[in-house]
Amino acid sequence: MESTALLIGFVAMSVGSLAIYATGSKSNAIRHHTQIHALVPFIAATAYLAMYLGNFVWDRGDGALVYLPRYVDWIFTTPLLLAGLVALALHEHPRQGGYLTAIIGLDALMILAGLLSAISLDGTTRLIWFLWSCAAFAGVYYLLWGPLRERSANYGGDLDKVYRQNALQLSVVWLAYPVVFALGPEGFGTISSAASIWAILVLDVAAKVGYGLLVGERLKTAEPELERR
Ligand code: RET
Repeated sequence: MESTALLIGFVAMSVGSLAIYATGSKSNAIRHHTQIHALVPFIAATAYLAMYLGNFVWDRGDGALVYLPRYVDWIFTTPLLLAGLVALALHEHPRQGGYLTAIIGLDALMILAGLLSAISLDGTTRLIWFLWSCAAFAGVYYLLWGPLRERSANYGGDLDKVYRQNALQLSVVWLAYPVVFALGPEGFGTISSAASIWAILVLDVAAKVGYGLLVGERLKTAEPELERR
């Protein structure tokens, strides 16, 4: 059951990476977005392959398995996805305001605290790290919908529209991750390990492949605006 999902994850991410690269814009102004979005599922494919092969899959000590490659995947892919959004919000002038450092710092703390929660045997310790991870997550949302949203709106135009669409899609899909985590064996154990692996597979396909393909299409609409300058 679990191994089928992990193998499907490997194949879906590999194909997704190629599809994003093949269909994304090659225009000089936004090629870096295509490359970022193709790299994200490539990293995830590597993590799924490692999990399928059983590398760094550990018994926490009470029978629950912790899939370390998942967290390694997230620590690389989530900053890449956020970096794409920050570049968009700042309309490709990314040296403003230190937002990139702030959002990636919060995001990395969110993933690290999540990993600490997952490996903690004691229920209270697990809950504390879960809540700490959620606090960092809230900080990410704040930056996306507060200062970055404002910057993007000041620039206006097609890119601002694309920023808002991307930020909304990302915010909705990412919100499901802590929910699945909390329900699964790493959290309160309401759903089985297999169910949580399938659920995360669906989320990963949406957050990396679906998101990457849609962002690619949206960015093409803003191509003329970017090339004009
Ligand atoms: C964890 C632990 C519990 C609290 C929170 C979490 C958030 C995880 C998120 C993961 C997103 C992953 C993506 C991967 C694909 O590229 C770590 C589950 C808040 C938001 C988008």
